[in-house]
Amino acid sequence: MLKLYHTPTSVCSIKVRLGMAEIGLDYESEILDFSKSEQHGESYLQINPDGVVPTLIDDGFVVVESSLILEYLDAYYNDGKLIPKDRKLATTARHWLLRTLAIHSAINTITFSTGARDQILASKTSEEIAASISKMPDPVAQLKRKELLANGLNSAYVNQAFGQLQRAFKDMETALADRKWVTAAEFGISDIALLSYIDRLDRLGFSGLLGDESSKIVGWLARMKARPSYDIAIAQHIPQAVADKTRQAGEKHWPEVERLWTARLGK
Ligand SMILES: N[C@@H](CCC(=O)N[C@@H](CS)C(=O)NCC(=O)O)C(=O)O
Repeated sequence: MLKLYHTPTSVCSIKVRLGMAEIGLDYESEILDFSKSEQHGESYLQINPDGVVPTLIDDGFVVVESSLILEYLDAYYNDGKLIPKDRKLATTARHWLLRTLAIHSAINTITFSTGARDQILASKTSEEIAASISKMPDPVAQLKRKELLANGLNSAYVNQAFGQLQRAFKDMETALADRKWVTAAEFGISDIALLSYIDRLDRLGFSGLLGDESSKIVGWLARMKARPSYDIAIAQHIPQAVADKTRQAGEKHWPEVERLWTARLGK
């Protein structure tokens, strides 16, 4: 039996659950509670030394990195059907998988400079925050988290994140100009890999970043939401009250997010 360590709302967990739902895989679910720093517990760090989700265990074989997990599941349980047969298109699909590392970093920046920041600052003392950050195994991630909590949308990370996303969105728009899915005429692994990041912006009330109603990304998001996997992997894991809270937390920041985004687009 496949075992997945994940959390209900984390973008990388959603990415893997979406792949599992598309392939039709069952799994044993191990949900980690970040508020209790379970991702930094000794036994979890033995399987995922970075102290992050998701982690997949297949009959004792440990797979980390959400995009790699997607490829692994597709290769072992789906005859590789989510990767285009055409080798050039397969390379394009894998390039999108690699790009999700930078896109993830940008979405993490936007989350922790807005709604998640407010929630952490309101619910924890500075000692508790320092203690929880000190448990993060990656010193670079520690610095980033401290900086985002200190400066919010004024952080230099935000400008960097907007730059990454603007490039990614431009390339997605081009890719989707004459087809329904990101890499090929058929739905595939790059659609799965990108959805959770775009969905997070939408859930924060930041879908204005995706463009106006003519945006191809907006149309693609609607097509992704219409697939049964969206409900199985995302909606069913996120209670409405949590979804509402996320949106309220984000919407408060939308005017400033929009201002900074527009200023950067002009450069
Ligand atoms: N590149 C990794 C990133 C994993 C990652 O950063 N996961 C986040 C949730 S999306 C996490 O577990 N964060 C733990 C923390 O903030 O302490 C992947 O795609 O699997």
